[in-house]
Amino acid sequence: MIPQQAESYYLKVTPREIVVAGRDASGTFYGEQALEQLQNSKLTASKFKEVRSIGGDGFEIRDWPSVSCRGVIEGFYGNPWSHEDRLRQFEFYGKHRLNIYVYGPKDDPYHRAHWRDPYPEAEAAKLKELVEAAHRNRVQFVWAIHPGGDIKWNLQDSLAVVNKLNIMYALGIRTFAVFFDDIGGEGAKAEKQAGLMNYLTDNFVRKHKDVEPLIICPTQYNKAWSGGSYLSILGTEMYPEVRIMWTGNSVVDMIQREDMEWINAQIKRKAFIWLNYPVNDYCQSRLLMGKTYGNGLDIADLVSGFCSNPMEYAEASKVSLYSIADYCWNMPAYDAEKSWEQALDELMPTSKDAFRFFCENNIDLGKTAHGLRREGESPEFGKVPNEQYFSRLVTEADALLADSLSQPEMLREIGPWVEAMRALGQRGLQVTAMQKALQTADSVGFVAHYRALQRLEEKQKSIVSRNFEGSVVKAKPVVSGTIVTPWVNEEAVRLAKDYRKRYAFGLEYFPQQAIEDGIYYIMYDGKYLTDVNASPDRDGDFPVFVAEADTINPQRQLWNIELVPATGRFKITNAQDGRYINEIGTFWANKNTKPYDAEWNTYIFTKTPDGYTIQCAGRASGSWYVEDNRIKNGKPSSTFKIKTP
Ligand code: LOG
Repeated sequence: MIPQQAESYYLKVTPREIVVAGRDASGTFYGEQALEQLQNSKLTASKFKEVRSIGGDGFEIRDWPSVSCRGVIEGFYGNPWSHEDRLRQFEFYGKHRLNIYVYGPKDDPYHRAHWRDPYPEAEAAKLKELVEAAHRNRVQFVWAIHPGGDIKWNLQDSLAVVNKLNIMYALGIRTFAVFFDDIGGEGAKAEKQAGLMNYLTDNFVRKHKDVEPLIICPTQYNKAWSGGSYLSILGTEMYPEVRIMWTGNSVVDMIQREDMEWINAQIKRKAFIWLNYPVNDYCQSRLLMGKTYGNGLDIADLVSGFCSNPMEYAEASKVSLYSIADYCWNMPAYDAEKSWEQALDELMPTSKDAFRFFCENNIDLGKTAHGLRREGESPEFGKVPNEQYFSRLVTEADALLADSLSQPEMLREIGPWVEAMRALGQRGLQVTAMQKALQTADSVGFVAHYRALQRLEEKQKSIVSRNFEGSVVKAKPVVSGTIVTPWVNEEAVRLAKDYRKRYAFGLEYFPQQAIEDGIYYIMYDGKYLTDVNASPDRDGDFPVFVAEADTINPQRQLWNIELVPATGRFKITNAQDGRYINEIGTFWANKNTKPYDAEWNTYIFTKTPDGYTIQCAGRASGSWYVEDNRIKNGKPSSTFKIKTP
């Protein structure tokens, strides 16, 4: 009757009787939860492994989890969650059948920077309370230590780790992890790490009857960063019961079956997934409120655990964590779309439409070093009239702000983004009005809307999300950063440019463009920057400064300098062959074969008393200077003269 698997339960409901039977205490807990939630009609059939109707109006459920260790790893940089955040999380996990929480916030000093030191008394007391709350909700509380930054591979430091783990044991913690991520040098050595894990297993874990096997986050925790013998050393030298965390093919990645097969073969055990989603510590301006999709539905038998690293916004993270819970409980039946809808229903029941619209506008991460993108942001934009869309950004933001009392924790976190959504809508409306004014040749109206837009931009600059005096800079909330925000910004610049070509009224209100769009000589020390090879598809060569004006092929010394509305910066192309210069003064992009790049091929011109400095917008620091008659990037910058022919 009751399934064999751990944490499973049997539930029977008929008009005459209700039976809840768990395989173990957790099973009974989940069975009771299921019953309660069924009564509130919160659960649908897809949440269960097996549902069978009996008789006319009775049914039977047999249910068990797909993944045995499923939960959350508080493992991000930035503000650690608050005590209240965590208490609320554990309740949520219990309800949604997540059973593990790994404590490892990078900026808790007693986790990482001062790992040897015990927590001050007050903080220890709070942790103890947390551990109890977790256990009440059937959540295993794992405490992680991050010693790799400065550990000495000697007995003294091994004992320091054991000592700290014993202190944490006294607070009720029974499962421990050791993290070696994001370090280099001595601490990163595989054989030393494996040695410590074995030492801790012998001298701590096995000394207690009730401590679970250790978990390690290795230094090579994703395939892109793996190499040499590191992983196989862990695989062969570390006790097989030590679980090894893994983020996938890269730091931020969704997990597929073949990825699991690869890593499991390396480490000779099933990897424990550390999913870096919806964490946003590397894209702090965005909230990740979209669907949780992309993980294979066939990996349950290849993982020893599956944990999500969330955002420092605990409540907002629940949109994704809800789906992580669905995914881990009933993996084959997981439906990202349906799960997302249900999450929204549960998390913001009183303003579901507004919240849904808000989430739809906070999906993608933009371009980041880790490369993950999320599809489907602002799906209605462009399908309904823009004006209508912008109005809706404003009204739904207002609706959410007005409902702040019903979900205060959520609203406190997403508040800055809600404000930013409102401001985006208002800016969009001004831009729409500018379009109309230009169409009807209403220069006075145009300038009025343009000035209103400028005031809104100023106001938006003051919207800041949670600040943090640690490893993460403060965030400027961006809403629909991939779809609507760029549209509004680009359209505003484009319209202003268009207006300035046609009208003189009100020009004093427009920002001075550092340089007017046009065709120019770029001169240094009386010499002309010259495209000596002029050949459209070539790359790797570079223009040089030539003393003489070219009278036969003047185009080679002429450069198109043009403001790019999308970036507010200038692109520079050669008038003869249309090639772009990159940040180190070399030709790279061109019209036909290598596309222009908004970062590497645009420049900031800054006016100085005797000319301009030119700085590449790409990641390189410094700006253009001249050496050996060519352009290089660095310091100090050279001053160029920009002259009309
Ligand atoms: C960190 C993690 C951080 C995440 C995303 C791991 C194992 N470590 O690149 O603390 O939240 O990426 O920025 C990490 O993922 N390092």
